[in-house]
Amino acid sequence: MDFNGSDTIPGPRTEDQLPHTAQAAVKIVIVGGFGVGKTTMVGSVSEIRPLTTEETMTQAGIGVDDDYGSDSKTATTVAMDFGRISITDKLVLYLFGTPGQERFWFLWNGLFEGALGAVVLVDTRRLEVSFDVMGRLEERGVPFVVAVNSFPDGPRYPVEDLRTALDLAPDVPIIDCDVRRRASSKDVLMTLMRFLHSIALSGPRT
Ligand SMILES: Nc1nc2c(ncn2[C@@H]2O[C@H](COP(=O)(O)OP(=O)(O)OP(=O)(O)O)[C@@H](O)[C@H]2O)c(=O)[nH]1
Ligand SMILES: [Mg+2]
Repeated sequence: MDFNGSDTIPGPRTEDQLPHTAQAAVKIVIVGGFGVGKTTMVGSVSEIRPLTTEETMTQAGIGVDDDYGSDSKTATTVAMDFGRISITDKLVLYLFGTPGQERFWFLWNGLFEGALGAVVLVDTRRLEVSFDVMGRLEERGVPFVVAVNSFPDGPRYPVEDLRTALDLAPDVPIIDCDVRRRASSKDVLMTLMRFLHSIALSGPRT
């Protein structure tokens, strides 16, 4: 399979089998507040046709979410997104995107089970919605990286200001991304894998 960083979002494949060389499969969760780009990320990076559970936003969603300010967003994830990417010919990541709306969060416990790591997607227009997400990961001991999905009207902050605002430990990676681009989404996952590797080498965190 082609993972040379091409930005082309792959279309549906007829052949969805794992590479026969695959030796390790790792579960990764993609979390973040409502509308931050989780489904877009799983869709841009997945080598199989992603499974999504999006529903058209209902009256209930509109009431909850009308400060979002995106005309293009008409659907929201109600259960999960699922995709797969081969990082090398031996290592395969299974990606699980969570729902962003609080009323679906009861599903989260199951989604976190067995996760080796997480990507927390952040929208700088609504930093506060990320606190709860990161708190839940910390409670469950799931290591995470923070990926800032840049929207055109989102304020830009220096990384260290973001670290302070989000109250992140010095070792937690923070990177910019554009989840619509496959190479950018893949970079985020590579950063997470490097982080997980460094944690594994340095022993359990306190
Ligand atoms: N400008 C811009 N728009 C984006 C970007 N990423 C996603 N979008 C748009 O923003 C909207 C939200 O994306 P989703 O992927 O549905 O977000 P989500 O986090 O899965 O949303 P929920 O499942 O409802 O929580 C969509 O309309 C995307 O097209 C981005 O990087 N830049
Ligand atoms: Mg979604």
